[in-house]
Amino acid sequence: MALNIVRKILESHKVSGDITPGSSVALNIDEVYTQDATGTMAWLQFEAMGIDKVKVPLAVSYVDHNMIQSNFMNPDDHVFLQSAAAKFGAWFSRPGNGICHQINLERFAAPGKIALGTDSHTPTNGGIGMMAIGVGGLDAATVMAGSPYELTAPKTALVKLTGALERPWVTAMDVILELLRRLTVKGGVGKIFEYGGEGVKTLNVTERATITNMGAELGATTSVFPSDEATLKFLKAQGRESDWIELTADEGAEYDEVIEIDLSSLEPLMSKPHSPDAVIAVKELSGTEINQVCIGSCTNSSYQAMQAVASILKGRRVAEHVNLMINPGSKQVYEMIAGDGSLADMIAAGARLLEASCGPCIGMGASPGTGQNSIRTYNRNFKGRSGNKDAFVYLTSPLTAAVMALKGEMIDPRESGIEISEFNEPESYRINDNMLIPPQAGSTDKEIKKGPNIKEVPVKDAPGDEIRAEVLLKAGDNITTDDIMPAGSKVLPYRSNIPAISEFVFTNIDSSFAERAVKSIEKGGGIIVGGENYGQGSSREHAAIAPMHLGIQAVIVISFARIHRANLINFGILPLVFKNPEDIEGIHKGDFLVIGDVKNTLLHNGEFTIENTSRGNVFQCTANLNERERDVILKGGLLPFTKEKVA
Ligand code: MIC
Ligand code: SF4
Repeated sequence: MALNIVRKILESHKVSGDITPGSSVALNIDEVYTQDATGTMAWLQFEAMGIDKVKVPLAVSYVDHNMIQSNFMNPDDHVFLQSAAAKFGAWFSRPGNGICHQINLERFAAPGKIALGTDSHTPTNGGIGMMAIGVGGLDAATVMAGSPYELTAPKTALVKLTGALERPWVTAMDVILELLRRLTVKGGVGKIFEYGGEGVKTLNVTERATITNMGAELGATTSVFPSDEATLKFLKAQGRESDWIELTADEGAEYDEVIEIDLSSLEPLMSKPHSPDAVIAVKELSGTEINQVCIGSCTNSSYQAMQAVASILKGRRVAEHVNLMINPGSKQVYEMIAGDGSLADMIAAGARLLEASCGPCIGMGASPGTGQNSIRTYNRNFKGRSGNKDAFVYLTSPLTAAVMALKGEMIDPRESGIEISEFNEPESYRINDNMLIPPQAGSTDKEIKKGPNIKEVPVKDAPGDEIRAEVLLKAGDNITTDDIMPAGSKVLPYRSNIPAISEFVFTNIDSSFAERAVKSIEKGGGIIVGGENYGQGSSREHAAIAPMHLGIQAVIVISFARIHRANLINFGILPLVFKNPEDIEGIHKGDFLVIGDVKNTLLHNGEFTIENTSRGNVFQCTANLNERERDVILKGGLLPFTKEKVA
């Protein structure tokens, strides 16, 4: 049978189950990686499982998000992570080494393998032909403890690329923005995007990684490119030729869907505030004043991106009303632009250089001012994510962004009169792994160091037979995990302290949410009601643990985003979906809902009949749990479930 790349990778990693879309499949995992903002929970959970050492071939703990050290909390977390990596046998990437996805692509990713990462942009590694999936921290911990990873097998959509990009101004970023324009932020739910067609070979690994990175914004499980000559070239240049295998779809392989993009027909694009899928042609807003430009993030911080930006800035001056911030993605990239003079060109033009980290992308500094237009090469522009709800964030390619920084206004870069030469991938990247600490033998008796802000992970009780709870919030479509659990420099340091971070749940949408939730605990807890694609965006399990801590019993929505649904289950919150989406109209904030016969309905995977006692009506919901998910919920979450299995 002719197989596509997705099926080849899934089949070669299958432990049990079935890879037909919609079925449950258990997979062997080659690599698990964590980052600091989600990693503290993941490693605390791993510790709570009582296992000596990670049981996956490769585990890497990165530090890249919580980099501002304005008090003891973030540095304490870094120390904790380093000590946990040393004890449990993981690599440790020291703060300053760069953004997890960029480094993983450079130093660890390998075609044909499967990685899980505790971050939604883990699919960046798909650029090298790896199947890389974003998961919650507890899922990562469970796999590191030796369990296979269970996934509902997605559909496979072929993105057939034809033609070639109109270089130099049309870039890989425009390819993924075009896909977002067509499919929207929920267009990829339940799907893996596999790239194919003649256009593939016109893109190098770095460019492919930009595309697979931002596939996360489509809601996709992941995205993957073939592994070909270009992949070999990249791996060779990284000194990792031996990791290469050829990986292509068989002739005649079938797909659930085919989408065609003619690369030659694309133009410079950007997303308008406040959603990555609000895509327009850059020229539509030509002449609009801008105030800030931020270049970097796991989407666009490669050596190629930085070198191109520097060549635009060289010998020119950043407009006087614009702040240009640049953060290279990794130490490797930083060293290389320092070595070839690009860094000097950036500084000379007036750029403000930040360290190799997530930085402004997650609101860690460089917030725009009130009413300001910020042009960013990042992947998300949700309202408030920049640290300022009253700012307007646009997403575009590094080249378009650099041109705008010089001109001080939005402009199609093709109209700028600036010329740059085409990028040639280096024959060798600068390899200096001195900020990567390898796992050490005989380390199990090492001490784990926990600062005072690091608190135990709370655990939920197993569900009773009836849930009687108040609707604390009724939200619309596409609620992001940034809406549920905001990030930014003020909140992120509490990622290892659930009681403290819980106070910020939904603060950007409903400032009294946490207070009302705490009050509702005595009366049976709370319920959240939402529309379609609830929980899109980040993998942060805090968007489930903190609501759990606040007594949330169930979330009832029209549809869920994948990672968030998994996180709710992991923390014992019932994820319910309306049988008739229009029933949402009959529910209002403050209503009391009674969900009866909980255990029995779970056991039989039946329909829940829910009574709205405030309105005197009844409606139906389903949970669509597979066997394992059901057992997890019945135990009160994945931690009690796994502990029992290990014991
Ligand atoms: C993000 O881009 O939203 C983050 C911050 O990287 C998150 C992870 C987190 O919340 O820590 C993600 O993408 O999963
Ligand atoms: Fe970091 Fe931003 Fe990438 Fe998230 S999207 S991993 S915050 S750079």
